[in-house]
Amino acid sequence: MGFLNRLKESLAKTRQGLVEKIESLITGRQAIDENLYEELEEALIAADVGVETALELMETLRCQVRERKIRDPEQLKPLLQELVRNTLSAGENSLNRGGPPTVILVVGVNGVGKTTTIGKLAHYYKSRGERVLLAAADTFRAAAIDQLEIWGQRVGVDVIKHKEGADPAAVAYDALQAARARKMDMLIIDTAGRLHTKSNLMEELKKVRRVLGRELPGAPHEVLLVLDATTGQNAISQARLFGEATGVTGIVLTKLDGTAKGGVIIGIRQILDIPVKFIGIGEGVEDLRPFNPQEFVTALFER
Ligand SMILES: Nc1nc2c(ncn2[C@@H]2O[C@H](COP(=O)(O)OP(=O)(O)OP(=O)(O)O)[C@@H](O)[C@H]2O)c(=O)[nH]1
Ligand SMILES: [Mg+2]
Repeated sequence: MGFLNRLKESLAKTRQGLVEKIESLITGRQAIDENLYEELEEALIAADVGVETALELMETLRCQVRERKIRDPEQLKPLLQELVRNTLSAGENSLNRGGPPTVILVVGVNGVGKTTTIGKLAHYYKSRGERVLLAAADTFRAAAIDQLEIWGQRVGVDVIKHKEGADPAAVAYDALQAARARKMDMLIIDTAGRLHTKSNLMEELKKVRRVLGRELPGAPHEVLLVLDATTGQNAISQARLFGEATGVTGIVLTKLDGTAKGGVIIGIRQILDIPVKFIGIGEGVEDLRPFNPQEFVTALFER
């Protein structure tokens, strides 16, 4: 099955909660009135789009209805689809490149899918002919290092590691040296969602950033924050926390498969002004793709 069909399948519950709900509100209506606007707004909020974003979308919708002199409620669906597409298309979705190597730091709270995403990213770029190296800078527990190594073996890329409990910045430093010596195109660095010590996670991540930037000006070229779509609006508070502290440049939204909370992607784009760069729709190597707003909106709105 192609990725678009897989994506459609993944978004089935979100479509039910959002698009089909909107359709059911519109069907049979004679006029676009205040009641309808309010029901649409509630539907957006219930679908995890977020209050702020739902209000903004509705405001734009009202303006467009007035400007384009739309009378028929049936025309609201394509209009909403267009507004969602515009929201998701704002900003640059492609990966920032630099180096070589392009250095990608992957951050996020525990369990959101960082390590899995790194395995999938390594596979994606390797299968496009790039030389990829991984770094196990999540030194919180030995199992985290093992998990990254298993991914490395699965996709056929090397992993630079230290012992459990080692300084993540030291792992990152060594990995960058190795990546340069081996003429790698890309270095992807795994990090912990929590720490052994009482020291602050954000401070640790800042230190990793500093070390990378000192060794290779411009690095990390990308700080990818991994967010779990199933956490809905919580994902937005996590993004705020990490965004300020670690200079996040892009979002990876994982676990879109099977959740009804996929609408959160609209809120993330609207509120945070950080582009979504990849989406994850499963646990397999092929289950990650660069985020394509057009494709996403098609998969969400069209059956
Ligand atoms: N269904 C689904 N599961 C996913 C996806 N991405 C990751 N997972 C699963 O989520 C779980 C946690 O993934 P990890 O990659 O270990 O998460 P992590 O952020 O590295 O976790 P810590 O290292 O503990 O901080 C695993 O069971 C993954 O298989 C996805 O896109 N879809
Ligand atoms: Mg991990």
